Order: sequence, then C-alpha cells, then structure tokens
Amino acid sequence: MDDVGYGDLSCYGATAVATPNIDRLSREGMLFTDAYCTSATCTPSRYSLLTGEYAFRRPRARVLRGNAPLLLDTDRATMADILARAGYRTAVIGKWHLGLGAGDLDWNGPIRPGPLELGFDECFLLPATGDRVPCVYVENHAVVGLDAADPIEVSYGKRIGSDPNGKERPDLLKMKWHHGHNHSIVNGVSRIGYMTGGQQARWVDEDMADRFTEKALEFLERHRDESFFLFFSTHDVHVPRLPHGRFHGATDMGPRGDALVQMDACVGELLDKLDSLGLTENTLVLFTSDNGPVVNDGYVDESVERLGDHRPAGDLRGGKYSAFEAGTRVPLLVRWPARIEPGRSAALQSQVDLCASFAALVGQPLATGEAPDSLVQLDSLLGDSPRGREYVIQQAGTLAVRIGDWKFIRPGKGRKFNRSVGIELGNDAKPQLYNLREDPAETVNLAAQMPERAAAMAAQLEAWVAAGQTRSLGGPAKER
Ligand code: NG6
Ligand code: CA
Repeated sequence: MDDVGYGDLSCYGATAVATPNIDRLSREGMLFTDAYCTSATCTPSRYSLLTGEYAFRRPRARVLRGNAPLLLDTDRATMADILARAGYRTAVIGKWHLGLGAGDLDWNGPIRPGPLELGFDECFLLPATGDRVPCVYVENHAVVGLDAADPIEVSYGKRIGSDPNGKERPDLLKMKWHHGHNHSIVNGVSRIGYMTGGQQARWVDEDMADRFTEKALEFLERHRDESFFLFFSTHDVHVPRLPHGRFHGATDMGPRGDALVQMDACVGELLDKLDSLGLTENTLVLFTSDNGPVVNDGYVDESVERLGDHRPAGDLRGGKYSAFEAGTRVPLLVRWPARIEPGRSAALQSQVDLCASFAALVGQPLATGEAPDSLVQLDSLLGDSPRGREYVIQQAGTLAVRIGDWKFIRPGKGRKFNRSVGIELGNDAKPQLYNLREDPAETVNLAAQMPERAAAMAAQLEAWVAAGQTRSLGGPAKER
C-alpha cells in the first residue's frame, strides 16, 4: 500500500475508519507491531523491498520523476527473479515508481527495461505516482490504449505543449493543489510535470483502484493451478485521493478516509477470489505499506480539516518523510492458514528481509552479492519465534537505527519541520537517542545523558553503512 500509516487500520487501533477485510488478515494471520519499511518515501523503500539492498547504498534511489530511467540493475536478482527461478509465475500490478527505460524514454515506443526485465512475467503499472505525469497505464512494454496519431510527450522542468496548467487555470480543477502539483491538468487535477498527447490513454483517477483489482483478479484466476507471486501495489492512499464515487462518504474524513475504505475493499476482493478459487489455505498473503502516513501531501482535499480524532500514525511521532518512528514503522500482516497460527508479534521485522526469507521459503540459494542486506527471518515472520531482527536501519533525510529498544538518529543539517505537510522530519544537528520501550513517541532525547550509548550506536550504524552489505555480518557488535 502507499502511504498507509501505523494508525490507519482498525486492526491497529483506528476507530474513525473500518477496514474489515484487512482486519480479517489480522484475525487469520500474524499482526506485527514492530515492522519497518526501510525508507520514509516510496522509491527507496520499494527499491529495498524488491532488491534486498538498503537504498542508501544507491544515491539515485530517491523519489523519482515520472520519466526517470529504471533504477534497478537488470543483472541483479530481484524478489521476482528469485521466485521465478523457483517456478513461480510473477506479476506486478499497480504503482511502480522505480523508473522505466534506459534514459530519455520515448513513451510511444517499447517501454523497457522495466519489470519484465527484472523477473516479472507481466505488469500493469501506474508508472510513477498518481500525482506525476505521465498519467497513463503501462502494460508490459507499452502504454495502454495509446493512439499512434496522438503521441505522448513528457517533460520535467521545461514546459511543453499549449495545454493550460494548474497554476494559471485553477478554475479548471476539481481538486485544487496546495503546494507543488500545479503543472499539467489531467482529469481535472494538476500534476507534477508536463505531458502532452495521449488523450485517449489518460487514466481516470476514480477508476484506478478498480482497474488494478480487475487485473489482479484475472491474474489469480489465470494462475490458479500454478505457484504465483503477485505484487499488488495500490495507489491508495497516496495523493491525489479520488476514490470511486461508491466510496464517497464511507468515512467522515473526506477523500483520505474514503480512499482507505476503497483500499480495504480491494484487499477484500482479492481475499474473496482466493476463497472462491479454493486457494486461501495455502497462499501466503502479506500486507504492508511503503512508508508512513501524510495528511496534506499537496492537494486541498479536506484531509486536514476533517481528520477529527483519527491519528494516521497512531501513537508514533512524525510521518512520511520522517526519521521518527512513523516514517518507517508500518503495518505488517502475514496470513498463511496452512502454516501460520494467528497471533501478534513484537519481533523486529524489516521489508529488506523479504527477499532472503522468500528465497529460503522456496528453497532458492542466494549467491554472494544477491539481496546483500537481506536476512532470512522466516521463523519470526511465520510466527514460530518471537525474536526477529536485532536491529533495523531507517532512512529519511538522515539515517537512524533501532537496536532492540534503543533508537539513534544520526545528526544532520536538514530542516526539522516540513511546514507544507506539517510533519516533524526527525532531523537535528545534535545526535538523538530514544528508548522506545519507555518512550515510544520519542519525546525525550537521552543522547546527552547517555553519550556512550549514543556513540556506540552511531559507530555501529556507520560500520553497517561502510560495510557495503550486511548479510554476511552478524548482529550488533555486542549486546547492549
Ligand atoms: C513529493 C510530492 C508528494 C509526493 C512525494 C512522493 C511535492 C510538493 N510533493 O515530492 O506529493 O508525490 O513526493 O511520494 O511535489 S511517494 O510516496 O511516492 O514517495
Ligand atoms: Ca508512498
């Protein structure tokens, strides 16, 4: 899921929104309270998920433009490659945001390299984000529904074409921009970047969740008799939030709340399909989010005004973009009825481990250099052991590390607060040390009181960064 926070689901304590289908996963599977994505934004987080490598090792792994070249190396194994080697049929349906092509992509020709060169048999993509051009779907190697007589052009920076943009024609918008997001207007919403042409191929935001779900159901149906891996990657609840009309008013929170309900409904459709195909018992379903929550991410969508008592980050501090916990601590639910006893776990989990864990699950060895930061965590992931990782590394503007109950945030020059989105970024010129057991909301910086612990954690973090990989290393130097 996209930008779904630790407090956004009813199984994680939300009361202003009901997520019955996701709650079903929590009743029938494991709910993790201490699971993390690797980064507080999308591109780096997804990079780690699919490669098993920390994104901070890749300077290009930052929120990508919609016309950025493919970020991943096609000659290095991805999660999809690993499962394909074991005979799985593989697909990614939904948000990609990891770049496409080899640079200077012509959207009217074959679009590659992309997922199909990374181990996926098929793809149906929102290429970047809902708020970035080009606003078209890509299926396998081509834009869906493109009319050759109306070619697409995409530009970031220089304005192209003569279409009005969101800055000069707010009267044409059905949802106004708040900050950024004032270039090309598509479907009454202005986006980041400029696009011309491709009129017939342009998406309708209100239909996007249904398009993805339809594709996913069809994939499940088609591969019902084989082993399959579906990476179902919703646009919800990222901006612009324009859920289908049937979800309007599903909550009192406006589009963000309604988009959460739409997302839950998509999950429900997938689970129902597994039921009807008789596949529920022996299918592992894993639900998680790519980064923490944000309320105002650049459009005027009443999300702030109508938030009420809902706390998207639960009790955690920060949100999307933040080195505080809410940036990267995300929901994680894992259901596999044939194998997993339902329960709750406080084991530390990181999405970077899913590559190695899945490889172990399907009996695929990893070569040296493959999934270089990914550790097999099957015992804890499947609920056999309460002990997970010993540490997690968290990336935002700066880096942070959690070792056991202790959290250290590397000092940095960045601003402390992002005024536009209203989120504390966790940056500070001074080192920060928190005890998450006693102070889960990171309110008391203990670094000055406990300089030795802070220094030891800083040194440990730098060692993991400098090592270039962490798979062959053990845990922290010594138990603290
Ligand atoms: C930011 C966008 C934000 C969102 C984010 C990426 C502006 C002002 N803000 O730059 O709206 O698109 O990038 O989100 O442009 S993510 O979930 O894909 O990382
Ligand atoms: Ca995201």
